[in-house]
Amino acid sequence: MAKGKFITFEGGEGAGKSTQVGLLAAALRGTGRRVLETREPGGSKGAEQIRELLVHGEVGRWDGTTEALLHFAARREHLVHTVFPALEAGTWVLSDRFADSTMAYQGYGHDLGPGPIEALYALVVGEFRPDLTLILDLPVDQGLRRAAGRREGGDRYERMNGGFHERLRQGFLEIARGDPARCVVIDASGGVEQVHKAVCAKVIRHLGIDLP
Ligand code: Z5A
Repeated sequence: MAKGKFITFEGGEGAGKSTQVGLLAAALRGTGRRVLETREPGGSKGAEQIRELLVHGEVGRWDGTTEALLHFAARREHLVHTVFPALEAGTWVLSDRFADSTMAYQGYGHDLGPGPIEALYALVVGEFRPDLTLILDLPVDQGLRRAAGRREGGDRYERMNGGFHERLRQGFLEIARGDPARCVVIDASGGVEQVHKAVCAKVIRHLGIDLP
């Protein structure tokens, strides 16, 4: 059986990743493919437990290094128990965030720099890479407004200051520039349908498949 494809969605707060994961999953299912929607941190029992430690509590609860370690521990659980078995079974896996988020949030946002994140990636993930990464880009203010509209008070990350969010936006753009074969940047400032059309166009072009 052909292996499934692994597509990751990345971007800052409120960029519309969850919305677009759902729409692309529906479009792919419309072509008869089996699709799994998942997320990071989370996506398996152990990883969801680690997620609770990461998204709740005081902003300064963890330093950047501890945060990176927790995200990679959750990622290992997610890969071993959810992502790898699904891909082996021929299922397409769409993940709301993956390792580029650690590079952007902990590497750029918390200033750990790329070296430690790349070293952890090599240890925990090895050679495995997403087939395609869609980076949803929009101005920080617009994303935070969207996220605030959805959740009262915001989680730990939404409460970090504007400079942090701008650093991680630039971090995602830098990641895309450094790996153009895997990453595409999508202007996420338009309406839901407009962004969905842009997502489908990139999936068709990069993975060579038809979509409705
Ligand atoms: N994190 C990290 O630091 N390091 C890591 O390695 C990983 C993660 C993997 C997880 O939180 C946090 O962990 C995350 C980064 C950090 N920071 N935060 N917060 P999360 O998964 O709960 O949150 P999130 O990833 O930022 O997602 P989000 O806030 O849920 O946003 P989203 O998925 O990008 O957007 P959405 O839920 O699809 O849409 C947000 C709202 O906007 C909603 O009301 C939609 O109806 C609306 N929306 C969506 N699209 C549009 C358009 N196009 N126009 C207008 N309105 C829209």
